[in-house]
Amino acid sequence: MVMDHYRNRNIVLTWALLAAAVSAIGASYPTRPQDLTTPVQQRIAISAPHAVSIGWNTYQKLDRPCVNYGTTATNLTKQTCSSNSITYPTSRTYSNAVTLTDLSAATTYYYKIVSTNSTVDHFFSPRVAGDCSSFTMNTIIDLGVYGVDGYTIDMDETKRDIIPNIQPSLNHTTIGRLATTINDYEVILHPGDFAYADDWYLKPKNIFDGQNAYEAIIEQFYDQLAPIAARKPYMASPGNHEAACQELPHTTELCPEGQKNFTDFMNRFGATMPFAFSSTSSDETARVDANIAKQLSNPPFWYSFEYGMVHVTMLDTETDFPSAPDGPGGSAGLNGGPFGAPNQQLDFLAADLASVDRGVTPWVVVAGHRPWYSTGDTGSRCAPCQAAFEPLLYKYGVDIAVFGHVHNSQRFLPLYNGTVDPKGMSNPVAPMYIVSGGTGNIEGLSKVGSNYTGNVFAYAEDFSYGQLEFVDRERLKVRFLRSETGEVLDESLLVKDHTERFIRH
Ligand SMILES: *[C@@H]1O[C@H](CO)[C@@H](O)[C@H](O)[C@H]1NC(C)=O
Ligand SMILES: *[C@@H]1O[C@H](CO)[C@@H](O)[C@H](O)[C@H]1NC(C)=O
Ligand SMILES: *[C@@H]1O[C@H](CO)[C@@H](O)[C@H](O)[C@H]1NC(C)=O
Ligand SMILES: *[C@@H]1O[C@H](CO)[C@@H](O)[C@H](O)[C@H]1NC(C)=O
Ligand SMILES: *[C@@H]1O[C@H](CO)[C@@H](O)[C@H](O)[C@H]1NC(C)=O
Ligand SMILES: CC(=O)N[C@H]1CO[C@H](CO)[C@@H](O)[C@@H]1O
Repeated sequence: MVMDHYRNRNIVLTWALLAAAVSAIGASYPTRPQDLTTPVQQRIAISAPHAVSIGWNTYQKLDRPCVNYGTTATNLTKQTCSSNSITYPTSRTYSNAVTLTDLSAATTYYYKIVSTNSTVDHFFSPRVAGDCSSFTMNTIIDLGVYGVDGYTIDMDETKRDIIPNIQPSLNHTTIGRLATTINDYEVILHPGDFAYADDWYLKPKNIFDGQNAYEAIIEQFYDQLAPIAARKPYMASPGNHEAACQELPHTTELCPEGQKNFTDFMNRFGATMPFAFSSTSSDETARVDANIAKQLSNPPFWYSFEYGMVHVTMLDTETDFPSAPDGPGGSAGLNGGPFGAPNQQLDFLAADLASVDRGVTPWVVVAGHRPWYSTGDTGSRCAPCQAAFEPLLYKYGVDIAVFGHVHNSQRFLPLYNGTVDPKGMSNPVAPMYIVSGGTGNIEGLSKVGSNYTGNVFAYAEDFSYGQLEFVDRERLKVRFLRSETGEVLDESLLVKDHTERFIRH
């Protein structure tokens, strides 16, 4: 979510004055481990059929990042290495990535990042496309750091929880819930707004140390997330808070090199997110379209993957389409990208969605950062995103679209071009939409605000997140959970016959 320009400036001025009176000034970096090969900020992702990528950071460059793995914890007989260890100006760490290939499907693997100070973790390898086992996917957007540089708050600033010394992972209600329910879901989608490092100036102690504060927040955040992201494929695409050192429009030239143009996001996820998969369809055209999509995909910005009954397409709602808000000259003034050729993202999306054989993957999910259906004022809805993407989502019969950016939970009936599908939740032609942006961050929750066509649920009382349970080929349960309690706030059932293999409306 974009904070108001003038409010930002006032906050900066206020904090600058306050900072003079604050004793502990400066960025709050995590302690650098003595052993510089110690893996930190671990994250895994589905990287291709039968392949999982392992990403992690270290406080020194690794000549040869390696991972040992196997199917029992005590016998890690296989090893894979790479030469992928990269950094950028202002970062203290190196992003390392290794891809484990030829994995048996749906199998527990144990892995140990090679280091003189690392431990064994494990993951469940991806289900093959067409595996019709039921499974659950969580949707986590707009997450944010907890602790000295974050809050667990309501937008009401008097309610900000500023307890600084608590173990973050124990107190971040959404990360905490993802930990206590770790066996209940298989994949997490996170289309954008991760650490909120660009909000460093909201803490007075950071005000004279912005460059370090930005990096310190990133380090803290990915450390806090590691217990989850090291265990479950954590699928990322960009949000506006990944764009630059702060959100003041038209000031990115003031950002230090390394803190603009989605640099950390690219370093961190560029080698771990997948290209689109080759199709396993028996249909020749589908296989050709999937190959076109693979060539046009551009991870970590836009790409797709298949997992069991589901084809998931991840979008970049920030750059790379007409009037993209964070693109050069875009409304957010963040001057990012472009990351592909003109029209590459939209050509990718068309080929990718056209390639889906519902006989193999009956369900199609699209996830991106900015919604075009949302309650609240006009600014909550991304009109250029709608113009660019909605016709394709409709044409190819996408089942559900997942967004965030607005900091609350919302569910919409299936709708197209602002009109609710008369079939409702039973075999609608149009996609169903959700907003899953209430997971917790320093900017707090967004008020639900005024109603909007098709909305049937909206919640902004506490932190919450979304959950998609793919029951079988015809049934998808969509839930919202309250992070602190695990209570189900809303549950709905989308029913789709999925009798047509290739949908065109
Ligand atoms: C080893 O790793 C642990 C946890 O990641 C860390 O707390 C500790 O400081 C590291 N030890 C050394 C010697 O770097
Ligand atoms: C370890 O795994 C290898 C092959 O994966 C196998 O040949 C070997 O017997 C295993 N060793 C033990 C102790 O289980
Ligand atoms: C951002 O990075 C991309 C890819 O490296 C590059 O093509 C683009 O020109 C950059 N944009 C700006 C505004 O520097
Ligand atoms: C979308 O709805 C508007 C009116 O709200 C209408 O003018 C326009 O033609 C519709 N577009 C399509 C593609 O149906
Ligand atoms: C919008 O109106 C619908 C229908 O009356 C209702 O179910 C929904 O809760 C409302 N949403 C909001 C945010 O007021
Ligand atoms: C939001 C939240 O869960 N805050 C809790 C963090 O931990 C402290 C100490 O355990 C609690 O008092 C807060 O309520």
